[in-house]
Amino acid sequence: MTSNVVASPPAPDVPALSVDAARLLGRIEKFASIGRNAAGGIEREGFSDADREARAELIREAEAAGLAVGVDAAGNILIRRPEGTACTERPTLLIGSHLDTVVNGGRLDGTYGVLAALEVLQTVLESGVEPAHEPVAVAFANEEGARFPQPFWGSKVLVGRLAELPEEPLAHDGTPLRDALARVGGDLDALGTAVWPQGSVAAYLELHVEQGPVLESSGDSIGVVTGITGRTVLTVVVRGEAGHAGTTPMEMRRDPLAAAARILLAVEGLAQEQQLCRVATVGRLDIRPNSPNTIAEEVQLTVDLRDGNPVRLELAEQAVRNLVATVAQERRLEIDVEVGTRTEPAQADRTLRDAIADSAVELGHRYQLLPSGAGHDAQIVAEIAPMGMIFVPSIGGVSHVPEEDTKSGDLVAGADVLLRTALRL
Ligand code: HGY
Ligand code: MN
Ligand code: MN
Repeated sequence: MTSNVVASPPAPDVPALSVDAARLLGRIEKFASIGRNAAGGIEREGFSDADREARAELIREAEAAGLAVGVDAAGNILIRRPEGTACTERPTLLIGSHLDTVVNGGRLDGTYGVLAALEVLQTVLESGVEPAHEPVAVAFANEEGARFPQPFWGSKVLVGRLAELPEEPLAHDGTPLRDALARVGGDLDALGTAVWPQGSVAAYLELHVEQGPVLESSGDSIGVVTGITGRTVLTVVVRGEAGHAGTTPMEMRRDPLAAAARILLAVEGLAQEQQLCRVATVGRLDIRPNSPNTIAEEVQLTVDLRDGNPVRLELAEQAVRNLVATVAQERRLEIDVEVGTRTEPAQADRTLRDAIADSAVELGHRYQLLPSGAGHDAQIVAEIAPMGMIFVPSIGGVSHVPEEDTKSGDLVAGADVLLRTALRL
């Protein structure tokens, strides 16, 4: 549904505050230089040095704004109004997103929502307005899982989903998370202290770039998210037998890379021909020893399955397992399937959706309701609190690439809608 709106005066009890556009855009530019590579892509994989640099900058900005900052055992950064101003008796409104990126990613995915959350807290603090909910901003750790393949790490800890996290999480290259987490102020042995119980958060809001083409093609500047896709990420480990590319006869080979190619194309087919799930992607391939004239010994490939229906996701995962078992038998290989994450689809809360739409109308922005094909921390937080998400258009509908971009006017509009929504709850 698209609204054709004309700005209306704020509801009587919603203060007509606006964000400081120059400050918000200036911060977005500053963060876009942290972890930027030669191609203009952002490389701030969770718990990397560049991620640590961005986290430190966020803490500096928040403290300079007079806000109180803490880092929990999972490495989530939490920003509050200072003692004496914050009202802990009031229900908490959590507002946030993530600072970490994919490899060679964009400057807005996650970062925009974190900086907008900071802007909301700073604007509320400066205005002296007393909101009905106590706003707390959060930068969730390792949402993407780009280096340490435990996506939604920080939000899963916050909602208490500790049992499904590995005891000793490792990066793709085998580096243990323990030290990298400690370097950002976290503590792998104290994750329980970072858990927020059911009912401790009155609502969660996340502002994010759409990462798709819908808003741009419709001309609407605000997306009111109806729900977030479910997602299953698997790592398939194919173990074969290394050998000389020139002297090993074809019939004697147990080549894991040829097997991985067969699996890769079959995974694409699950979504394309068979339409078992909405999309299916193999985005990463790790080959050992990865030498042109050596038959590979071991290949790891990641499988990313998405669908709004959890039953279809389960069927698609089972189809991957069946496919892997067939290939293992045919090619006399040992193939394991490890679960990286299984994330349920989540519906946005109706009251929050309406508050976002009302804020867009109040500010004179056209909006539409739409689902999210991307995953977000909001779908994890939805387990302990009602969640609402706001999208702004992505130029060209692209994301997870250096070209990811959004018009400045839309970035400011989204932040204003976030602010007004926070004030009207
Ligand atoms: O992969 C996703 O959907 C999100 O960008 N983490
Ligand atoms: Mn992303
Ligand atoms: Mn994101």
